[in-house]
Amino acid sequence: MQSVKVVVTGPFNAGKTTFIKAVSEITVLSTERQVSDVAGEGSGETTVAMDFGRITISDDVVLYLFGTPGQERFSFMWETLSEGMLGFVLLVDATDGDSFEDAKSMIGFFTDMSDVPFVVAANKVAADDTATIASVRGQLGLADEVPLLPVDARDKDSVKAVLLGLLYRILESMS
Ligand SMILES: Nc1nc2c(ncn2[C@@H]2O[C@H](COP(=O)(O)OP(=O)(O)OP(=O)(O)O)[C@@H](O)[C@H]2O)c(=O)[nH]1
Ligand SMILES: [Mg+2]
Repeated sequence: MQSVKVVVTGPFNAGKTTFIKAVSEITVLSTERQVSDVAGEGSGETTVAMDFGRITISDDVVLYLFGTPGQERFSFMWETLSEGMLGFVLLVDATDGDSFEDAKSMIGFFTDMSDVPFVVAANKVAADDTATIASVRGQLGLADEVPLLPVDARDKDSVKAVLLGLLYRILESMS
């Protein structure tokens, strides 16, 4: 049995917690707090430490999913969570152009931590909206070899497709 540690990161409100909850076969351990309690403004919930979930891919591969906080104020967790990861997903809200700078610096942070494969998943965009997806690639300045996959973080099959895309890159990098 091979255990694969995968980090799910990305800017505030991208959909990371939703992504892990959609696919996990165990009840996700989450650390969410009301945004108003930690930021003094806004509404809804935000991750303050981590999300933890698990998905069995086959008889011999299990992915352990570690979701990060999106807010920079909790970035002390990013380094801890990245320890021992074999790859990461950078999730971005394709409709939130203001978050792209944060997304870029998070890609830099996690690739500096560890030279592992990653994929970018564009959330909250229709899978056939190629113009928006191409624009996200351009604005994030992604190298051609980095996969950019549309995702619906609420949909298990869609999330699973992203994780399989990452796993493929991880296995490729090991061979
Ligand atoms: N329309 C749409 N909304 C989504 C989708 N995924 C997440 N959301 C919504 O986006 C908001 C943020 O989702 P979260 O999963 O909490 O985002 P997060 O990245 O964990 O946020 P932080 O922990 O604060 O960084 C919630 O209101 C979700 O319901 C999606 O695929 N489509
Ligand atoms: Mg969250």
